[in-house]
Amino acid sequence: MKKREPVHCRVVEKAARDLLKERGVELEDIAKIVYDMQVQYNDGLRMEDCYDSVNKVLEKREIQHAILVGVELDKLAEKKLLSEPLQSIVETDEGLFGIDETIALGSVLGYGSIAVTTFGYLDKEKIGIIKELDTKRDSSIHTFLDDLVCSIAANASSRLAHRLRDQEERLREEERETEHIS
Ligand SMILES: [Ca+2]
Repeated sequence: MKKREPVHCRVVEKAARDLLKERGVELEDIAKIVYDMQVQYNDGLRMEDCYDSVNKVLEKREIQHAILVGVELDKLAEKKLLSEPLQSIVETDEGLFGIDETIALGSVLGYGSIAVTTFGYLDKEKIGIIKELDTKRDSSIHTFLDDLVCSIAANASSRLAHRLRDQEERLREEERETEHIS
């Protein structure tokens, strides 16, 4: 058998982005959550910084793969194509299931402790689009998607927090240098 070429990363990234859109999640929705989480630490924060950060997170393979797996399971559950008892568990978003969180949390770990705590907070408080996904009353199933959105928002928040710290430290260093010169 001929060895198959690995799937190009651009194909995976596009598929992940398309899936979010298809399932009703716009990047602006996630950026809004990031803004709400970070503005208290950074009054100069702009919506476009949050949007850019979300975009950067979606370039990461871990999150793309998590989206592909999670949303696929949501979609299969909607079509009633999973085997029992998994079908019922995913369909009812059973509280003790936890694999939806585990998959999403897996892609948070690379972003450090701020991402992990933010994920925990968002998973509990469910703000913005996360709440909308969680409370949808039609036949759509978003058991995995709500956690994936938590993960993207948490990672984007952590990126911003670290970048802010880097900027502050750079400024402080520059100040120290100018003091030294004058
Ligand atoms: Ca869930």
